[in-house]
Amino acid sequence: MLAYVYFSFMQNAQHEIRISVMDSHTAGEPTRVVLAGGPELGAGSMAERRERFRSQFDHYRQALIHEPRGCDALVGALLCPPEDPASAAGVIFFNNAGYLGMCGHGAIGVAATLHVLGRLGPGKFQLETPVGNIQCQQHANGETTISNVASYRYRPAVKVTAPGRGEITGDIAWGGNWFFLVEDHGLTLEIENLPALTEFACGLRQALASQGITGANREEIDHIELTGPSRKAAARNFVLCPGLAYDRSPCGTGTSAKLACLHADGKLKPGEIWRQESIIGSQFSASYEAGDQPGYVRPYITGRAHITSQAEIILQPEDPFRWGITVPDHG
Ligand code: PYC
Repeated sequence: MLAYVYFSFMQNAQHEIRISVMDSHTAGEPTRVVLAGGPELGAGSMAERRERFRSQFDHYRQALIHEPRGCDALVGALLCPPEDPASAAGVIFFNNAGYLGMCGHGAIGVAATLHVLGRLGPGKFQLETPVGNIQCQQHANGETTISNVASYRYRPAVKVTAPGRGEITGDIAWGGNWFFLVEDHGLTLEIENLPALTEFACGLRQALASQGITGANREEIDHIELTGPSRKAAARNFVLCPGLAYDRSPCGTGTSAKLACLHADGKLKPGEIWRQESIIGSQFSASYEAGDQPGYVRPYITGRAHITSQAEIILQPEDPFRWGITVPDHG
């Protein structure tokens, strides 16, 4: 109770708050890296700090991501001191609906940001996330390769009854977040088809939840990935994110989940290049190494982020929307 009173008081404290951020986009998908002025999460693993962020400082997430200072597609990245001094930083990713495990496009955005700020030179470095450490390599041509957390297909050919569409079959896979990947969806993966893709994927996500279909440890499947052929790459996708925005990029964690499924089906060999195209036509280049356990892969995702702005987010005490415009549950 005392803690609640304290945090409510802090949230409404009548002073101006300034948060220093750098924004970028990776293959079209935006990332906002919090450089200073964000919540102080203290010590512990990134998973523990993410829980502290969620339970005590969620108003910061809302201020940074919701309108009028953010937008639904935006992913935030809070930089934290790492647990392991050998890591470049710890990072917690968040969006309009809550907190992510990992974020591939976001990690590439973090790498580009640290690079332009001169905090990192070219070469390899490690980032700590709530779901494990990832390795990054900044290339001379401006691209970044991330070696993501170990990824795997949890269950193949799972059937779910989708509203108005009957039985749909998809794979459940982990790529740092939980994905339901569907190939046989009958929809055209073109940007003009966005409303139909979004409606179908939203229905599918709700159907998974209501039919009790989850990832391992009963974790919610909060990303839907519809895949299909591409004229320019190995495949194209449409990814619905937890807050119902679509991923403008090919989705780093979604591409990792896809690599795990391709591996499980014997359709892609270790080291072979897989070019994944997004619904807006941007691409990631991907490959994998066999993981430490059978069925697991270590994905490599290469993409490029471009810096779009550096700013100070200002939260004035008298602003009624200082903590963002509250939107109903995205569930
Ligand atoms: O690139 O992993 C990703 C991602 C997840 C949600 C948005 N982008």
